[in-house]
Amino acid sequence: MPSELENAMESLIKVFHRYACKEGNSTSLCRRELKDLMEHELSGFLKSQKDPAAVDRIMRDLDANGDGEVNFEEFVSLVVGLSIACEQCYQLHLKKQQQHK
Ligand SMILES: [Ca+2]
Ligand SMILES: [Ca+2]
Repeated sequence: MPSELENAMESLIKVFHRYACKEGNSTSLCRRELKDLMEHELSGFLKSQKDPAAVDRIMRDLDANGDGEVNFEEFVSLVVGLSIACEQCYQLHLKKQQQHK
């Protein structure tokens, strides 16, 4: 049976491909696919990003090789960035819990 972490990695790959195969190149996300993915899979994290230009900005930031699409490697850097931000919140949360004891 795969471990929790292995499952998480598999989910990451599956989610990416579920959106990437919708149109155009099936191994990368175009702007619309990225927007769809963020709206459905990252809605909790990106709720504050109501700004319609946010997708463009994120797309530009992620597109390291400048081909106008987000491949898996570029997508992973978004997930890593968000995970780091979440982990920092988690640390603060833990600290607060300890202070309340
Ligand atoms: Ca695609
Ligand atoms: Ca790219």
